[in-house]
Amino acid sequence: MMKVYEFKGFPNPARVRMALAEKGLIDEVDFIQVDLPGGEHQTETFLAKNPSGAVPVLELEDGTLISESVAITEYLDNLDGSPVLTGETPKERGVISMLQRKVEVGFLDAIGAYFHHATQGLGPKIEPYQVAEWGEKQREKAVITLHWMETILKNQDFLAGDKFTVADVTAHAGFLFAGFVKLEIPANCPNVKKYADNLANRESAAVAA
Ligand SMILES: N[C@@H](CCC(=O)N[C@@H](CS)C(=O)NCC(=O)O)C(=O)O
Repeated sequence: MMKVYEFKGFPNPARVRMALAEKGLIDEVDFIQVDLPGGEHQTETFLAKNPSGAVPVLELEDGTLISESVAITEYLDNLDGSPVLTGETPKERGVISMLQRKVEVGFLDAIGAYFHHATQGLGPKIEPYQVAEWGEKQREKAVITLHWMETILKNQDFLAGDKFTVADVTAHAGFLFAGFVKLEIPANCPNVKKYADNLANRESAAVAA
């Protein structure tokens, strides 16, 4: 069986859970919890699985290790030869990849940087290096990205068009993280609010939470 190293409830592992659920693969993996607050992700044993010291990590039956949520999602999406999250045609793949990356850098990772730098993050043992001012800037960046998303979502249900994709998986993880750090969707972004609610109501979101 495939293994997924994760810390249930955290935003990046939630991306892989959501992708697994969308693909009907949730029962095909063993989930192994890595104690992030306890620093288990910084032990030699775990660093051998992912030198970045982060979850999620997918381990295949042959021992191949795949980290980075999007890379894991691409693998899972293509396993059955019918990708539904990462695009089928070159054009779809290009557009989805672009939107995913913009939401990842501008929203999910920006909130992550705010959390790790401008709040207590995972605690002083895990966060010896913090630059609060940069963290605050990243929070501003996340809000700017929400306004950009509002312009896209005025005309369509999902970031890449009328179909749910990996860009929306990343956005959902961003909304989970936003809730955790109490970053609210601005009142003048009603389409983003509706979109976030739609994502939260998907069956796969319940598995990801
Ligand atoms: N770019 C990575 C990010 C992974 C990541 O940052 N995971 C967090 C949990 S949500 C983590 O393991 N953090 C450990 C730490 O920051 O010390 C991905 O796409 O999977």
